[in-house]
Amino acid sequence: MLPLRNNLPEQRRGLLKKLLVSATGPLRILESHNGLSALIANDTAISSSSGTITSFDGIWISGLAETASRGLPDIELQGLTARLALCREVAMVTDKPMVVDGDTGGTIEQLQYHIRLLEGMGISGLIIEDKVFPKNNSLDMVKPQVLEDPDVFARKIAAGKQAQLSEDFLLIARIEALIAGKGMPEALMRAQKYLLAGADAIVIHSRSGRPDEVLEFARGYQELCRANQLDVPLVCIPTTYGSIKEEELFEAGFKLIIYANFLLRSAYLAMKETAEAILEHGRSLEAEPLCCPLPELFKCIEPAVRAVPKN
Ligand code: SPV
Ligand code: MG
Repeated sequence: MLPLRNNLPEQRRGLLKKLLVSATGPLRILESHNGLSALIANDTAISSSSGTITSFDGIWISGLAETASRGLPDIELQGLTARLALCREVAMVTDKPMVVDGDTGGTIEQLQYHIRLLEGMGISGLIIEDKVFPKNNSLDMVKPQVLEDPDVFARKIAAGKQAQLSEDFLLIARIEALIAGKGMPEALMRAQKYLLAGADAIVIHSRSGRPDEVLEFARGYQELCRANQLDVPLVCIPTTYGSIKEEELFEAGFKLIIYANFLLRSAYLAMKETAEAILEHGRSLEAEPLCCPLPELFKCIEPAVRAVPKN
């Protein structure tokens, strides 16, 4: 039997918004770059000695992971068309909320079309970043990071919000001021504009090796929300400052944590080591410990259709 998702787009789309309201701890979503990695993000769970089950709350459709898995750079080469194909692939075999990387979002008209398409597929949210098309990956220390005019980007958010049909789709604004080295006042000024434009959540991105700057931003952001009488979730992508624990981020105000590229990078490393082991030994035996046993793989891709939960 095929591994099939367990819910209809209408049922899946609003899951993240509901979780953001009800969660009493940090929500975590994990990058996927194809159906198989999505099954891992959707289904991996561990249980503690006390019996508590821990799993991911959703799936991050990462632009970097999607393009890298095609052997391409993360520079908005293909637009959202290829990403939509990946969303379909992932949606087919999973049932947790999906959040999609929209890069710069393209033009206002492109963004509006994409929002409609994503809503229809049951995607929970789209993140767009305030850089000029075509953007470079934020963690690339060599390529330039060119910021969009904040008012132009705020208009894009407002237009995106106007396009959506459902109440439960989230358009999330990602601030790249710290990535571009423009400092905290610039980042907070942008947060204020994007909040007023109607963003459903704010991502503050950082490539610092320490969490200090996102924690400082979170303090300013809480004041901003208080001053504007808003309660809009804050999101982070702790790739370069991975030493900080989720609970600490939650206490600082981060409701959603994106683990952005870990499955792609771990797969790359294992694949490379496997290829090298075969070359080195002139046979496959030494590569076996680096590989998943076939029965485990079959089990992953051929489960029975999941039982449909009764609401
Ligand atoms: C991605 O996963 O594609 C992201 C996060 O946008 S980052 O690579 O850190 O920019
Ligand atoms: Mg990206």
